[in-house]
Amino acid sequence: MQIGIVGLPFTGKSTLFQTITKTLLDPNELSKSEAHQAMIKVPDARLDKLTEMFVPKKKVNATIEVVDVVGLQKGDSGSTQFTGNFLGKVKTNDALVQVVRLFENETVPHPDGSINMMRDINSFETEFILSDLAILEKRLETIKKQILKTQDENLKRELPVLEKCYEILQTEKPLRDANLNKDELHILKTYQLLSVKPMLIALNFGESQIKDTGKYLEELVKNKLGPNTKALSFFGQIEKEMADLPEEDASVFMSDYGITESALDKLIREAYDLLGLQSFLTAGEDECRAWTIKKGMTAQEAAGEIHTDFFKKFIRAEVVSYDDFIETGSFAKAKELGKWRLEGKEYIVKDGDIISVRHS
Ligand SMILES: Nc1nc2c(ncn2[C@@H]2O[C@H](COP(=O)(O)OP(=O)(O)O)[C@@H](O)[C@H]2O)c(=O)[nH]1
Ligand SMILES: [Mg+2]
Repeated sequence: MQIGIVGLPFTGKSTLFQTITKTLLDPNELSKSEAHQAMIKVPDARLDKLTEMFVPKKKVNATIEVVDVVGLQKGDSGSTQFTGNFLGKVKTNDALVQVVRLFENETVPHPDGSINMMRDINSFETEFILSDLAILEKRLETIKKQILKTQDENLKRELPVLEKCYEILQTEKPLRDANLNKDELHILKTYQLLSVKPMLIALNFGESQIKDTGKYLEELVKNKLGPNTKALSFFGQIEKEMADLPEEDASVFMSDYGITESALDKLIREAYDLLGLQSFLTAGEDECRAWTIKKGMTAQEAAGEIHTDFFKKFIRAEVVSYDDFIETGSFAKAKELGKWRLEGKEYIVKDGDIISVRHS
């Protein structure tokens, strides 16, 4: 999974990137118009606990790739402009995190001269919509010609979907909130449109605003949030400073400030939710590991995530839920108490299942 951090200049994108990836970028690096990428380990208390119990040779967290997408510039016309560099990077992202600035900082000018949450979000959305409209407009022109020439059935199926999306965009609505079905989304995939990507709006607050975050989140929910948009608050400056501290000191500082959850934890929770993801676990003396899968995946599909061979040669999955495992304390005890199950390939994996795949 890949998540792109986007937003207007000076909103705190690179600050957030450095905080959640625990990297420190050279200021010279930061000013370059190149994207920065890093893998983050998905924190998972259940995996930590299993690691304590099994003391395995290896512990492997699930990972997410994060991209600090640079390349959005303020055009002379007063509107933002997406450069080719920006579009190239965003295209492949599974979800976008849009950082919106709420902190005041006189030494860092806001490109529009003032702090205004809804204005910034809407202007960014408009850019996404315009970019998608341009792509669809071109495509609609060629696809109609192609159909006349070839009478191709696939193209005939594609055309009404593209027309429908074009109309939605013309009403200034992003495609992510248009309740498109699976087939429609599949057709759109090739065009790598922007407004269809699930979006996480990350409001970046200053130190003095910690108590005000609820008010802004409420306003956002009222104005904006569709089914594939979510919002969270974070405190860029403070959290970046804490990222350098040992974990225990950091959590003491955080609670002193009244920050109950880190940007990283919030971001991952919301991104999983937005993308319909969950984790299952594998545990043993060699390795304890967390795996990310789509909700609704079967045991066989989950086994395929571990190894393609496991999909083909799947026989059964041994399953214990994490809670049952902790309660009983071992696989043997779980078995004895009837909490250990053998499931077939159609079994729908649940979040936190500890799984061992039996294969031929
Ligand atoms: N006061 C304050 N300054 C911040 C905060 N987040 C970022 N900044 C400052 O704003 C400037 C731009 O931040 P940066 O992360 O580089 O923004 P980007 O252009 O969106 O990548 C830097 O000088 C940061 O130190 C914040 O939460 N509070
Ligand atoms: Mg930056």
